[in-house]
Amino acid sequence: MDVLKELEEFRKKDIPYTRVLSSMCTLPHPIAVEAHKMFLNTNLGDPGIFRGTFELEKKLIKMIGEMLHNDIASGYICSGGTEANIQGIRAARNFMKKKNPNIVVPKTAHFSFEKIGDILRVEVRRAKVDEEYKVEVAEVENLVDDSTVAIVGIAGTTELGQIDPIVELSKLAEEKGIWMHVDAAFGGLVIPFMDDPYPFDFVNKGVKSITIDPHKMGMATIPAGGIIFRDQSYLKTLEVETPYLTSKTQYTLTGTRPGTGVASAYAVLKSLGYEGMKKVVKTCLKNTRALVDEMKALNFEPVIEPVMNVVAFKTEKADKIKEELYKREWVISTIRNPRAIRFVIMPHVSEETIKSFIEVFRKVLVEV
Ligand code: 0PR
Repeated sequence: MDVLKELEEFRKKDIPYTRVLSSMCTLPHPIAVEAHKMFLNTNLGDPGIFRGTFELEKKLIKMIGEMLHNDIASGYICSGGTEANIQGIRAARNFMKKKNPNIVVPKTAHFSFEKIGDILRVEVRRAKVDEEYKVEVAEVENLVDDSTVAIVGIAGTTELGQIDPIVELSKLAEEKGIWMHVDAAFGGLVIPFMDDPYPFDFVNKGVKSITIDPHKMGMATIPAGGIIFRDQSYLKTLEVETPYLTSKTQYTLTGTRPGTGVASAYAVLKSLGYEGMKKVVKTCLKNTRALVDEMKALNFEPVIEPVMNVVAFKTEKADKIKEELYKREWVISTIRNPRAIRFVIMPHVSEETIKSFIEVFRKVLVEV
């Protein structure tokens, strides 16, 4: 058999995005696909060779930095939110230079922080959240001590899309002289395009690093995560020497790394611009509301009124519902506390998709 035919057979087994209501990734924008193809063989691990691609990365970081209210931001495009969070916390640990370091994160933090504890050997302290699933600042303050190297706030939690009180957390961090890291892997490319955006970014003086992923709401090709620092001095804490490369030092976690994410993210942001991104976000928020209305009509209550295009609905039958839907090749996810079914309404989830989903969902409800 022709190898490409063989590959096609495997690809056919994948569930198409049109039936995926659980993913924070989406179909890449067509312009991202074009850009990706042009940069297929680039390697930013050796920027002296791929100097054009490297220049483009700097331009993209400047663009993202300005969007985050910082025109001297520094950073790079990495493999995703996990790597971005690792590098943010690694920089904090290196910068703060404390013995037996710890970090304070909300209970709602993404599981990448568990990996961070293990890899970086920092103790991860988890602070309680309030009834709206925002971290309690007083709890964070209680957990902070002389060995705390970073306070983490989330702008767009994985499970509910909630935004922590980053303004207050940043003030606390400033007061205590601690690094503040914001995990805006998802919300970073949603919040700036919402009406009356919550100030989650570098406008807060305590914020030293932000995770923001183009391969989520930025519609870039995978992999494209982003780690952005307040200025170059913070990024420098990550440098190691690279004696035989075209560059003398390297601040990235991986060595060899693709330029495709840089090109595809740049292409989307540049061609859509602020107004184009606003439209995309507006549609996602409208479709989220449409899903909430349909679900309320079926007697399901959202855990919180959605803040962005992530929403969960309480049900004791969450796991069973998910399982039955999966049998019909529809993918949703569940959360544990409280038991709920969760949806992420990405650009690939249209109004029609929601209608088709609800039809299947009604049938599943009769069975569970
Ligand atoms: N921070 C936050 C707030 C996240 O939600 C995520 C991932 C990360 C960090 C880590 O990002 P990477 O996965 O890029 O390293 N959030 C999604 C999740 O765990 C990722 C995802 C995407 C999961 C697509 C499933 C899927 O089909 O739910």
